[in-house]
Amino acid sequence: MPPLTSWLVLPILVLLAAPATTPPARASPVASSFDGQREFDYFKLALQWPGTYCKRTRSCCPTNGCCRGSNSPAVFTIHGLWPDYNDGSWPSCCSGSSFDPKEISTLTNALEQYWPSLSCSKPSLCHGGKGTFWAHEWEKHGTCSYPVFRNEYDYFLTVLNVYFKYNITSVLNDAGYVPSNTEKYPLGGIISAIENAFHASPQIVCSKDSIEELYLCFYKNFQPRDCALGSDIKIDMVTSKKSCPKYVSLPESVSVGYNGLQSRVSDDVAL
Ligand code: U2P
Repeated sequence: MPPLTSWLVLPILVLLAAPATTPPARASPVASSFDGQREFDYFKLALQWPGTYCKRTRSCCPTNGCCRGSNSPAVFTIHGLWPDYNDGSWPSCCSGSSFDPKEISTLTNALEQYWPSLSCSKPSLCHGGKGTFWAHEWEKHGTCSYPVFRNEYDYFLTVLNVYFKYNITSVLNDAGYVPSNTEKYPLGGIISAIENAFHASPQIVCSKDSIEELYLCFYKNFQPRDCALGSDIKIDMVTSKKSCPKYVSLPESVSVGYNGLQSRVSDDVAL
C-alpha cells in the first residue's frame, strides 16, 4: 500500500486516538434522533476485490476505478461501512439529509484511491435520483449509524481509519494469498489467516470461484467481532461457505485503460 500522505496521517492518528463518537466541531449533525428507527447492532466493513469486479468492465468513465490502467487498485477497496442487525437484516436510508460533497472535500484524494466506484453506473439515492457511490453509501448506510456517527465527515474518516488499521490485503499477502490468475487458495486457509490476525471471523462473497467481497465485522466501538453470531443469524445470509467454493481465487487486477473503453456505451453492472 502506498504511504499515506502527510495531510491524511494527522487526522487519521487523531481519530484513532479519539473515540469514534466525537464529531469534528466544524461539521453539522445529520440527525439529532434516529427518526424512529431501531438502533443497529454492529458494523460491517464491506470490501471489494477489484480483480474480480473489474473483469466485468464494459465501459469506462473518469470516475470508474477499474479504468486507471496500471494505476487501477490492486488491493481490497472499500464498498461501505454498514450498520447491521444481528438477525441478518439492516436499516437503510435513515434520515432526510442528503450527501454533501463539501463536507468531505479534504478526504477526496484518499477516498478516490481507497473507496473508488468500480463502475460507471450511478447508484440510486434515498430520496430519488442517482448519485455518486459515496453519496449512495452515506445516504443508505451512513445515516443509519446514529448515534456512533452524526455527520458525513466523521463517517468517512472513520471508515478510512478502520480500513487502514485492519489491512486485509496485507494479512492475506503475508499468509501467501497473493493475487494470481492461476492459483486457487483454500477458503478455510483465507478465513483462518484473517481470524488469526484479528480474532474474528469474516464473511466472504464469491463470484463463481473468485472472491468478490470480504466483510469484516465490528462492535460499535470498532473492536472486531465475528460476522456471524450464534443463533441470531439467518445462516443463508451470512455464511461464507454458501457462496464460495472450497478453493477460491484472487484474480489479478485487469489493466483497463480509459482511452480503450471510453467510447463504449455505459452498460456495466449497476451497484
Ligand atoms: O448484498 C447485496 C447488497 O445488499 C446490501 N447489504 C448487504 C449486506 C449487508 O449486511 N448490508 C447491506 O446493506 C448492500 O447494498 P449496497 O450498499 O451495495 O447498496 C449490498 O451490496
